This record gives sequence, structure tokens and C-alpha cells, in this order.
Amino acid sequence: MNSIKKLSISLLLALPLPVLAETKTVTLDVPSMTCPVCPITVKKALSAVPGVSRTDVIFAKREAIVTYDDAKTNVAALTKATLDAGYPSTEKGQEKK
Ligand SMILES: [Cu+2]
Repeated sequence: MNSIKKLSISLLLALPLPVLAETKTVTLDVPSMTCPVCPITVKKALSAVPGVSRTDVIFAKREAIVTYDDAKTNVAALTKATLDAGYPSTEKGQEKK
């Protein structure tokens, strides 16, 4: 019984947990932005997500570039924020640094 407990604890410790908060940047495709006013709405929605430190919306490319703290938020929360604002978005192919 005891050894099973020890084993499971060591397994837990071996998991690569993301313990350190990291600033990440993601590019979202926002194809439904159809006029120059749309980016304002999208930017506002993304900026309101806790943990987001920077948002750049490029209307010409239908893109939103978001810098965020991954301990506070994640891509799913960001895409949900744009969706709630009326603009469904998807993560663009993982950006290399
Ligand atoms: Cu518009």
C-alpha cells in the first residue's frame, strides 16, 4: 500500500508541470472582420481578458496578435473572448520564436 502511494507521488513529480508563468504571443485569425471598425471591437474584447498585456489587430491581414501571461489566461480564453464579441477566431499555425 505504502509503496503504491510513493510510486504515485513520484509519478506526479515527474510530470512536466508548467510552474513558471511565461509571457506568450499568439496570432489569431479573425476572418469575420469586414470593415475597419471591426478591429476596434476585437481589440477591446481581447484587451479585457485578464492576463493580456498587448493586443495588435491587423485589419488588412484579418489577424490579432496577442501577448499574454500564460499563468492567467490561454488561447481558448482569447478565442472565446473574440467569439463573445461576435468574431470567431482560431489560432494561426504555432509561431516560432
Ligand atoms: Cu466592422
